[in-house]
Amino acid sequence: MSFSVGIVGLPNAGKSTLFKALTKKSVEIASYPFTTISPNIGEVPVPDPRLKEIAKIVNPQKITPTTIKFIDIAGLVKEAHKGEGLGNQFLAQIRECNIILEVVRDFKNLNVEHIEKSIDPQRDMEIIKMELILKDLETTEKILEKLEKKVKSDNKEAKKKQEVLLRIKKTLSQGKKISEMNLKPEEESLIKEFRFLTQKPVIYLLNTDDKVLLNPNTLKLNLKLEEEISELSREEIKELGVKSNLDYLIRACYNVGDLITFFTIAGGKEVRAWSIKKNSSIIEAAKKVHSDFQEKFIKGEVISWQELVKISSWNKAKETGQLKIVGKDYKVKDGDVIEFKI
Ligand SMILES: Nc1nc2c(ncn2[C@@H]2O[C@H](COP(=O)(O)OP(=O)(O)OP(=O)(O)O)[C@@H](O)[C@H]2O)c(=O)[nH]1
Ligand SMILES: [Mg+2]
Repeated sequence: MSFSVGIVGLPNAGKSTLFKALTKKSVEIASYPFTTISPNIGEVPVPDPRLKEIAKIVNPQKITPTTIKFIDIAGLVKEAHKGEGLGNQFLAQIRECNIILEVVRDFKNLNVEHIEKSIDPQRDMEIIKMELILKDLETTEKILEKLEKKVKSDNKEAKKKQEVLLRIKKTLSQGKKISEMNLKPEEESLIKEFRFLTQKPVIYLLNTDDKVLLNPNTLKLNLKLEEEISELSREEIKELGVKSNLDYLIRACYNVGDLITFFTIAGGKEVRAWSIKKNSSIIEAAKKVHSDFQEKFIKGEVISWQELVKISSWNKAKETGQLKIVGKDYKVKDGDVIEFKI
C-alpha cells in the first residue's frame, strides 16, 4: 500500500487546482463551491536526485522513483459533521491517509466565491480543525457504545481501550486534537485501528497570491501559478524563468510522514527507489519489493548510496569487501542500496 496524503480544505480553497498541478490529471476546477464531488485520486513520483547519481554508475534500462498517493476530496464546511455540504461523507477517505494536507485560501480574487464571504486564513483553519474534531468525536462515541458490552463481560483489552477513549472524548469535547494529548506509545497502539483524523500529521498550505514561503509544516504557494507552470514544457519554463515549488511540497509530505528511502538495482537492470517507515527492518523492506521475499530472505547486501557512487561499481564494492552483509534484524537507513539474497 502506498503512502497517501489527503487534501482537505473549505470549498474553493484550490484543492483541485493543486491536485491537477501535482498529477497532471484533468479534473474539474471552477469558481463555485462544491465543484469536486467524488474524490480524485492520483499517484505522484517523489523527486530524488540520488536516483540519477546511482543510475550513472549502474546504467540501468529503467529508473523508477517511489510514489505517494494524493486524494482530493470535496470541500468541508462548517457543520459538515452534521451533514452540511458534501465533504463529511468523504472524510472516511481521509481516514485511510497517512497525513493531511490542508489547503487554506489566502488569495484575494473576488470572482472566486468564498463560502464565509471574506478572506481569513486563521478562521478557515479553525473551521476545518473543528470539523475534524467533531468527526472524531462522533467516531469515538460510536466506538464507546460498541465497547460497552465487552467491558461488561470483563474483557481486559476492552477496558483499557475504554479508558483511553474516554480521555480522548474529553479532549475532543474541549476542542482539542488527539495529537495534542501526548499519548504514550502503548496507548497509541491501542487506538491505532480507529485511524482518528486529528491524530494525523498536518501540513498547512496557504494558497496565496503573495510571496512564496517554504517551510516544512506551513508553506505558502500560488497554486494557480503552479497549475499554469504544470502545463508548460521544460523549454517554456526556462524561457519564462518561472519556477515550480511542488517538488518541495512533495518532499515535505514525504518527510512529515516519517518515511525514508532505500534503493534496489535489480542486478543492474532497474534502479528503483522505495519508501519505508523510519526504523523498519530489512525484512519489511524485502516484503515491499516482493511479497515472498519475506519467507525466502537469507541475507542482504547493503551499501550507502554515497559509498556506492564513490566506489563507482557494485561488483568492485563486492570484491573489495565494502558491501555489508546483514541479517534480518538490520534496520534500514535512508539512502541504503540493498540487494536481497533469497
Ligand atoms: N486567483 C487565484 N485563483 C485561484 C487560485 N487557486 C485556485 N483558484 C481558483 O479558485 C477556484 C476554485 O479552485 P478549485 O481548485 O476548484 O477549488 P477546490 O478547493 O477544489 O473547491 P471544491 O472542489 O469546490 O471544494 C477556481 O476558479 C480556481 O481557478 C489562486 O492561487 N489564485
Ligand atoms: Mg475541488
